[in-house]
Amino acid sequence: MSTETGIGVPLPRKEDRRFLTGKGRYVGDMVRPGMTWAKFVRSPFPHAKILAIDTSEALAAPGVLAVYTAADMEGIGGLPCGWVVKNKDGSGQAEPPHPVLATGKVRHIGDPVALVVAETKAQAAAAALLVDVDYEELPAVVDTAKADAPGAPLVYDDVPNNVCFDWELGDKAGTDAAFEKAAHVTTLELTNQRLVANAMEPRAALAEYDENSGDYTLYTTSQNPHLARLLLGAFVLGIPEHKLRVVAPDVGGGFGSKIYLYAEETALTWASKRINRPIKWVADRSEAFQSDAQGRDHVSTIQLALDENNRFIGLRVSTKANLGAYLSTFSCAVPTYLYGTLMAGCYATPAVYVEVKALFSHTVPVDAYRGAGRPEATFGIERVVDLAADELGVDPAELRRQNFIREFPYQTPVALAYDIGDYDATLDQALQMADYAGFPQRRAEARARGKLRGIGISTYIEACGIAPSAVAGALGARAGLYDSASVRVHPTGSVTVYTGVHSHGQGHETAFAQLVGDYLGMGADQVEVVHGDTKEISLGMGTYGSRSLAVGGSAIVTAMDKIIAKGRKIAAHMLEASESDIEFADGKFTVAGTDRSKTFGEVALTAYVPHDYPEGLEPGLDETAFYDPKNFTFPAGCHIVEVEIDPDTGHTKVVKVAVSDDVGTVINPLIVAGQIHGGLAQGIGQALYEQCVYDDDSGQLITGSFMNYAMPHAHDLPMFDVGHQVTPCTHNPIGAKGCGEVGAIGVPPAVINAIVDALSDLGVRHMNMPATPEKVWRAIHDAKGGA
Ligand code: MCN
Repeated sequence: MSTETGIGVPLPRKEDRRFLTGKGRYVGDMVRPGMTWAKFVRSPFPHAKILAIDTSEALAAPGVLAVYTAADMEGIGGLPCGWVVKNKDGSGQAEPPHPVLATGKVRHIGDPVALVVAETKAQAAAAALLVDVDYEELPAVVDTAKADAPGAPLVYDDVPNNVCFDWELGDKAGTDAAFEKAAHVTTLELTNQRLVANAMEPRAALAEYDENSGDYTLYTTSQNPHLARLLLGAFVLGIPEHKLRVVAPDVGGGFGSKIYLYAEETALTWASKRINRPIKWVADRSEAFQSDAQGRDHVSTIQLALDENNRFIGLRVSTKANLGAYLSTFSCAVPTYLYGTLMAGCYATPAVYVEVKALFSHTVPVDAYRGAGRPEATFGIERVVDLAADELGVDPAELRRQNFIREFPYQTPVALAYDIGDYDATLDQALQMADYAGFPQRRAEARARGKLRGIGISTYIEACGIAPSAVAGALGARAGLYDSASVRVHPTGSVTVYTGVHSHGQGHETAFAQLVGDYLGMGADQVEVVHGDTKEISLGMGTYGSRSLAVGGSAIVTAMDKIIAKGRKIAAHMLEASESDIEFADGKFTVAGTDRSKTFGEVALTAYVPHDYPEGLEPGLDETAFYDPKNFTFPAGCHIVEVEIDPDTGHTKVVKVAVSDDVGTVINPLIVAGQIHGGLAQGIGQALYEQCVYDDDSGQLITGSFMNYAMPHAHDLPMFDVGHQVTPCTHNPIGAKGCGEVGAIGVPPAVINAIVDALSDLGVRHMNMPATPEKVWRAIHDAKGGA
């Protein structure tokens, strides 16, 4: 093992050099010979009939090459949904078509209606304004709580009450029985507001067609290039996979919003053959607000039943989830298998029942956004537990501790089986880091200054790396959830690794190089990591659900095991020893109990110069592996937030964030800390600032830009205090769990718990996110009798 760059070393990210010096290779930077530009004409209405589209003026505009509408795309399949679920009665969910360009009707603000292709970006934009769409406006519904109300405008005429599915999980009768014998029941109604992912780089695509070979190439800002190829080729455009190359080069963040197959890249790929020239599209920020899949948007009632000793005996959850106007690729998985299954939290509640009604509305489609279902679940559980502690007059830390799961593996009542964890360890560490014991003094000191201080705890659990494929398939996934890796050892012993996961800010090029270097006994600088190109990598399932290390990394380890096994054969031959006597450690193949050894490099060279070589063994040292995990991994931890509220303005200042996370074995602590910091910033953003708002009457998108969608800034946040505990994952070869989402999942309820704690003397019992100054001020004002 290389101690300077191996597992556990906080190595600075090698990719940062190009990112920080403006040398990244983004789709937006690419220029192809003969390249043209695309602009989409989008619906200004949330719901309208398309009576006619007149493209003649646009077609006559300078530089315009083509204007396409749905009529031109007849016969082209709609965008498929990658996960479908069953209703309570076992019937299938509604699965209305998702046309590439709006057909007959528009169903949300920003729904693409026409595609204009011109010589320059400016010409395309100018011509798009000349496309004359005759709309007949129709009433719209945007509010989750109202989408299934009798008489609500329908998104699809054949989907009654806008109900896409009505799903359940858990034991209803057993949970009802638990509630009947409960000594105390806490009930909470809450929302998980809609969010916009807002990756730094807006989506972009560049498609080209080669008429000589019949090959298509799509450069796109995807977290998941192989899935894009599969869906685009096999399900929408009918292009065989070997004729379609999808490249996701450097991508400036995604946070979930770039997992999916979108209309824009589909339309561009299709049109590139029609005009026989490359076409490029780069979304501007307001376009992203109208066309990137959005996140969250749940309305829930959560009930916790406790016995006379404050033990949790039942949890009942009823949720309405807004799916928006169309089914985005993984939309149906988010409020079901990534939400309901997490509802046990880290508590040994014996009976849990979850029902979710998923509703269509005239809004931008909703899909996974950092955490995807798990922040919604965590907010529900961690709020209701805090409220119960308040109602019962017990310490919220102790109520949690009293109900923790302590025996593993633990089968929850909602399908998941946790393999390992130590929730006491993370709670203890976070309490100590936050100086929980000293809080009453700080509260008194703040009060003397006229400020309201509160402290809030969240002991979250999440599930990363959805698995195994067979189970996911049985639950509705239309794809496998394994991943692949090829480890190519070069004749001089350096290594190129091809991974099926995609890095768009997570630092895989560094962390995976550390992992490989550590296993093979070389420096991380001897290892190059390649990702994001379907032509180079055999197959991959991309990056989401914090799966890359646990699943993609495990595929790399599996391929390295094959390399080492073959290396052992070669070394045995070279050392004239029996294969079973060869040990591999620290980059050397050694005859056990002797000092006779061959280095990894010597073995690699022999594999490629096989003059004196084991009989019957293939030359070369290049192995591919597919890894299908046996289970999810279950990161967990405790996040504690301290806030100070100015009662005159309602402004909440986050004064301290102390977190203790268990993400299993850590490859690169610097990257993990960065991932946790980023997640915390987004989680605090959800708790205090961010909200995507549609006007209830007009259905218009009110928060259509950064002018009115508040993102957290660095100066809004304190320095984060990040601690770790490690219980290695029991079923993957690295022992790693995911870390990419823990911040966004764990922290929002800690912030709200802290705010409610600060205001509890005034009788405030709950506050929905975001806790804006206005909302906090009103709560204080109302509590004082509105005087
Ligand atoms: N890692 C580690 N040790 C561990 C766990 C992870 O060293 N025990 C390292 C990994 O090697 C990897 C990084 O931490 O370099 C994150 O790994 P992992 O938790 O496996 O998550 P993924 O790489 O699969 O990233 C996905 C996750 C998700 S789901 C969202 S959303 C998200 C996130 O990562 N989006 C991001 N972090 C993001 N960071 C940036 N900059 N941009 C985004 O869009």
